[in-house]
Amino acid sequence: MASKTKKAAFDAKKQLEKVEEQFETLQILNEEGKVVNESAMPDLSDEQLQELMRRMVYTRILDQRSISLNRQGRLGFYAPTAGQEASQLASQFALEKEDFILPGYRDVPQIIWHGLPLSQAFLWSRGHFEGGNIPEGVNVIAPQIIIGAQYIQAAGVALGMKKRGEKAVAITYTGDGGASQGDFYEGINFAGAFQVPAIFIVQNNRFAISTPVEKQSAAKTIAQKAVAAGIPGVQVDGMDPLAVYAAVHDARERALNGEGPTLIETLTYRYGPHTMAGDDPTRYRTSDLDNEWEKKDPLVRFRKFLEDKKLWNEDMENEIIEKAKEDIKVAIKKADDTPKQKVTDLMSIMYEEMPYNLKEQYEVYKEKESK
Ligand SMILES: Cc1ncc(C[n+]2csc(CCOP(=O)(O)OP(=O)(O)O)c2C)c(N)n1
Ligand SMILES: [Mg+2]
Repeated sequence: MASKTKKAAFDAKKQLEKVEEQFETLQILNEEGKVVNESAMPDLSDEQLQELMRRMVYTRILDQRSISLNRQGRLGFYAPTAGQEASQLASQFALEKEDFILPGYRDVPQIIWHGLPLSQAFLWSRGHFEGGNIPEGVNVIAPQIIIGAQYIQAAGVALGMKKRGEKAVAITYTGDGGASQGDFYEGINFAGAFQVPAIFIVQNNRFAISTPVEKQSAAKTIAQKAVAAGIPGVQVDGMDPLAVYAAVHDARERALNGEGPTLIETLTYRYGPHTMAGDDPTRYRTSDLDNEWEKKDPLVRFRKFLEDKKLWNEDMENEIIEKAKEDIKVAIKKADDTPKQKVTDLMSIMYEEMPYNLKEQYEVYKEKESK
């Protein structure tokens, strides 16, 4: 018979609290652009700091132009990126060319800065197979639409790197929603079990389409999910490029030293809609929340930081804005000039050896297309 005064077998509340208190947010640059954590400051030259700012400004313009190109019907699928520049670009900036990126659908900027030509990113958006025809030496795959699937692939790519003794890491990205998928857990668990050189990023932009992160999980942080996989995890201010860079840089060093994978949660926000397919953020987000996050803007704080150091000015900003606009013009023209894809293209690139029933269809389409 159960006694009324039975002592709990373990202190459940304390257990959880002990885990949670280890996951404080890493911040180096606060909202005013002041360094608040000197000891964690990454070792970046003035030129590197300026380059990171250039990339963030360029990518903000690319986002604005992509949204209008989409509205004009000149792009297909597009998931807006404004707000997430620090999380996306500072993490890619901590990589080397030999590292391999496995992106999700919102992570097009990282693969562009890793070497994918802009015209191909536009073709990918249009569903053209040339968009996924990654040039030799550019270590990325096309963005994954299946949420979380890239986490498994990253674990596998990293295992391959380890077995071949390569000095490189595999890095992958998902969102706060993605961190509820089975693939997420399987990926980090496998990577931990095999101690592979992988970096798992969760860009927590607080919403999975319209589902708020508070409803996504009982876990107080996503970073703490690393504990169950036996790997280190860290939560960083994802609006702070220096904190994101430092976390990824350190994770990469550990991975190359044979110390296995890391899970990094970046606290960020997307200013725009989920995608351009028609969701209306005003139906699931308040303007108060939008305003709160816009005050944390990564470009604003990094600009202040650089201006204080006399490393940035209006002319530099305008120069990179003009370059972005020009590059986009050239790239969209290149995408427009790419021959339209044909049904026979899709069939022939899919198979090395085409099955006989498709060969018949292939002939039918070839005939049609020749007219
Ligand atoms: C396996 C799978 N389930 C559902 C979807 C549909 N879907 C597309 S995006 C999305 C929300 C993802 O949110 P999050 O992981 O937070 O990433 P974010 O879009 O915020 O960057 C869902 C449910 C999908 N693409 N794949
Ligand atoms: Mg999200």
